[in-house]
Amino acid sequence: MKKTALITGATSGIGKATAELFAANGIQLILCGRRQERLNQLQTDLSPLTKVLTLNFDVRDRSAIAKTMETLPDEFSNIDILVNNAGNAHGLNTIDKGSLDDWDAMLDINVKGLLYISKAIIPQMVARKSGHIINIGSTAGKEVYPKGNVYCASKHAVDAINQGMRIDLNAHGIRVGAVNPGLVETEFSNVRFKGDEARAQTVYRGFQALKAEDIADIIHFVVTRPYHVNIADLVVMPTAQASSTIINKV
Ligand code: NDP
Ligand code: 8X3
Repeated sequence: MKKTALITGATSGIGKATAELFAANGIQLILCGRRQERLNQLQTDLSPLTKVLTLNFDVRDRSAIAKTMETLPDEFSNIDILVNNAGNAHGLNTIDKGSLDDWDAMLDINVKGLLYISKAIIPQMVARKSGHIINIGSTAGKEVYPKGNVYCASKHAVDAINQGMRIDLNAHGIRVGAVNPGLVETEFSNVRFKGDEARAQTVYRGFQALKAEDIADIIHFVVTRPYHVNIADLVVMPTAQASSTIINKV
């Protein structure tokens, strides 16, 4: 039987590349995001390959999430794979200069949003004693870098939640693991720098950054292992990157 995956943040970057690769491999898709035009485009592009349902909500909106998940069409109601991917950095400032709005956004989206979605889907996985949750963390969840403070805190929280989920869902036979990328060239830095394209591009200049497709490939590898194999925690960087601050730029 075909598997069904729900991917948050499917309108761009890692989530979109994962949706495309899953579709090419016949996985049914529930694709989430806020930009309706992009959801429509994904529906058009991927429907010839697999069944696609698009859902528009903000992961901060817990009541919208709960309502949407309670009213899924029958053919999408059994979710086998949850990819908790929606998230971003907002701002890059020393802690004394950080914006409260940026801090709220990162903690509300990257941490609480991931929890709200998980809370809506875990009960059906527990009932079926089967399921796979992939949490997209970051190298920023493994180490802290200058001016990364609250984004790093949000990804350290994802790291802790990933471990907590794995421990608490162990008795139910559910697979839980994190994929933690280093620098991936997506819309991530455009969002971090609030649309300043030129500044965003400098982040990936002088070395070969990871592509969204590289991470999608890894996520697909993770979900296609035999059921007794759980990739619990995976860190992946560009070859040119050794840590958050050590990057071999030419
Ligand atoms: P993108 O900016 O390209 O994609 C982010 C996705 O998240 C978009 O689809 C966006 O959709 C969605 N999203 C953001 N905020 C919300 C929200 N409030 N509600 C619903 N959806 C939301 O970035 P990436 O693909 O790079 O990022 C994906 C994940 O990977 C994030 O968790 C990020 O932290 C992580 N990551 C990224 C790295 C990188 O270097 N790029 C490295 C390590 C981890 P929409 O705007 O339509 O809602
Ligand atoms: C994204 C990687 O180093 O830009 O999580 O924070 S980094």
